[in-house]
Amino acid sequence: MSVPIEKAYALAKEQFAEWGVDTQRALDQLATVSLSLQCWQGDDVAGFDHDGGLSGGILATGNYLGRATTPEELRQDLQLAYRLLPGQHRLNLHAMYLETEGEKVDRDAIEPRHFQRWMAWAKEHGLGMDFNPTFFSHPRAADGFTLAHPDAAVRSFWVDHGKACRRIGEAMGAALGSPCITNVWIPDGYKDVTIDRSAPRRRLRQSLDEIFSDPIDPTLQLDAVEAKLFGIGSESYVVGSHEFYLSYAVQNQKVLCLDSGHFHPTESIADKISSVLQFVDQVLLHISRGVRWDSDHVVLLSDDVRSIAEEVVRGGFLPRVHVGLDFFDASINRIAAWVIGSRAVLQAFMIALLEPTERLKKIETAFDYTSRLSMLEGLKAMPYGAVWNYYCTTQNVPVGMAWLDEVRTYEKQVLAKR
Ligand code: RNT
Ligand code: ZN
Repeated sequence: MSVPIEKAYALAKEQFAEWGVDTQRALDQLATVSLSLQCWQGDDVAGFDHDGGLSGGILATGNYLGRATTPEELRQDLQLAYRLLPGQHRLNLHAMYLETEGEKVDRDAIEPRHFQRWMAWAKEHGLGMDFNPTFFSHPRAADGFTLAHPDAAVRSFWVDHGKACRRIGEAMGAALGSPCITNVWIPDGYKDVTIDRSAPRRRLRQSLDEIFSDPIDPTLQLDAVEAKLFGIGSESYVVGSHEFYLSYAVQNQKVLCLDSGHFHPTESIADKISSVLQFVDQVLLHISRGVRWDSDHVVLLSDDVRSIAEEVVRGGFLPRVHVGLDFFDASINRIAAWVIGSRAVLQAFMIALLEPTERLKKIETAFDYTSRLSMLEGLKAMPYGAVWNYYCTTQNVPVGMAWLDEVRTYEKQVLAKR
């Protein structure tokens, strides 16, 4: 380890000790924070099972060189991203990233074998996997409705897709020895003034009940449901709203997925965590960054992300909260996007873990708000960078901006030739 990094860390360690914080303990906990990296950042949510564009009211903008166009390219790109991140992480895969050896397999007929290569690759790299049925970018989703479609035949197609995906999740969990979270998000909704807000929700509830009716061992696979406020083309009404899925998850004990871009722009998911965890066992986060709307910009070390990490750590919720990322930016190097977003989230968790939380809680319970505010501001001047650089070094990943050099080299040698 370089002398300046070691020296800076030793000084930082002393400074944190003065606050009663054990930096090593914080870093040991940080090493257990596993991020589920969204495969779809690598190819602008294109997938491999269709030629048409992206539908479902989400949008990747930009045309940076080097988009992954095959599963091999996507794995190669992901591999570089993982190599630049401290810690052991996960892969979040969508159903449309299947591999069928040229055979046409529709979404209702997909099987674990179509994801065999992904599983083998994940195993080789020590990655857990999470999974998502793809209820968009498909002719049967062209009406903007899937599980809540008024036509029973369309609903049944998508119910079969959901069921198939849970079996695939189960296989992933078994193959990798870590439960796979299969997360249901559907785009269903209306662009404009809506007359019947109830019937589609009744249909969605029935479809979900059907999908989840096959019992699956929760040590292999867990079901999650993801709500949304609006999408492009579903500005006025989204069937799977927050109230809908919160109620569904509580009643059926499902994992609740909270996406930070899926609420009113000033509404933060941070404050929701300690509320919903009183009533559901586990939460899945989709950490994202909306700019003026649910734009899925690359996540940064913002106050918003910091408060999410603080809430998880302060509540002692690390074992019950799964941290997924959900952004897709095609205007910058896509691997850099993964690295920037992941490092930001890990830094947010590190800062939260370096907080003298017990001390602050005591002060709060004693109604000493003056000390609470003073200490929180005082902590902002602590040497987090020194601890972060030390952590990266101990985890054998590049320190400071050195990771970008590796991405640039890869861009020249690999991406520019695609
Ligand atoms: C869409 C949801 C959903 C998707 C992915 C691709 O608004 O956030 O999670 O981003 O399934
Ligand atoms: Zn999401």
